[in-house]
Amino acid sequence: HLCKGVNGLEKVLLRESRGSSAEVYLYGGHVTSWKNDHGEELLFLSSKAIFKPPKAIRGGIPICFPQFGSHGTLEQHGFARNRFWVIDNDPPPFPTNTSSRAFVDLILKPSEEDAKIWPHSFEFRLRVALGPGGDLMLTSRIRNTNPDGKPFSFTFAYHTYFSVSDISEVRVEGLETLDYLDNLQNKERFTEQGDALTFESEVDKIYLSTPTKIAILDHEKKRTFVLRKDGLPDAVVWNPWDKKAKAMADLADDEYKHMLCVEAAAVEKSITLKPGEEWRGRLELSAVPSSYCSGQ
Ligand code: TA6
Repeated sequence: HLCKGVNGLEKVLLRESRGSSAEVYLYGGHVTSWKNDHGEELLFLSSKAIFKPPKAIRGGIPICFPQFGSHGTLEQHGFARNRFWVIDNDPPPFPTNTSSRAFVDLILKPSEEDAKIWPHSFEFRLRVALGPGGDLMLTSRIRNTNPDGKPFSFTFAYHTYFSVSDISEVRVEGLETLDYLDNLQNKERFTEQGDALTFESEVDKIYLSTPTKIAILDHEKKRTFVLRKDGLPDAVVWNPWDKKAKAMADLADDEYKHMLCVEAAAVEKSITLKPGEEWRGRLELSAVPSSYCSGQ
């Protein structure tokens, strides 16, 4: 149901029968909380997040559209996360019937102002749902509604911040041996080495043509996040580490230790839609107990 969140910004609370829950702010269509049925918060939200437009909320799952990154005319990561979405009470039917009962449909359409910076018409429908086992499912459907027959291209990411006990005891599996663009080295292309990713310094890499499934193992919590994606070939891995964290007003200095961004994305190749065409990008997150011990 709809209620007032931080600074009076409206948010929707989702609760699933076994007790898992999620929160989505209409501002940004931004998921800021996903809790398991023990009430444990699974997403990272900065203690200094600024809930004040036009600043994007630091943490949770920012939606990067119509651009991932900071090239070109648009601001960093586009503008979908900086706009007010509205609840869509009558969405077109979802082919894949989400078995969950706990879901909300939001919609974003561009304003006149938006059309000045990105001259296209679109309908962006976002469904946020809690699955029966407490999984969090996000489905984005983006349709080109240009009246002038013009196609448009975009890049996209679910910029997900996972809550982790200690970044230096986290491993990521599923990205080994893949090529990536290193944002810290002029987006040059490299190949990842052969075993799970571990973290001991700033990382900002765009992995290309990644598998559907990526696992994030938290040693201390004995918990594995499983990220499943569809329509999103790339995966961005980011942690600002200490220096960059200090320079961010909306992140406490030591909070980088308790977050890791693994972002289902379409970055290397932009997505092009002709008028009337619709793209769908799905993300499914689950958190399962894991017997991972470091060095495994
Ligand atoms: O997640 C990758 C990235 O592009 C990083 O380069 C960093 O800028 C991060 O996004 C956060 O961007 P934001 O605009 O949310 O501060």
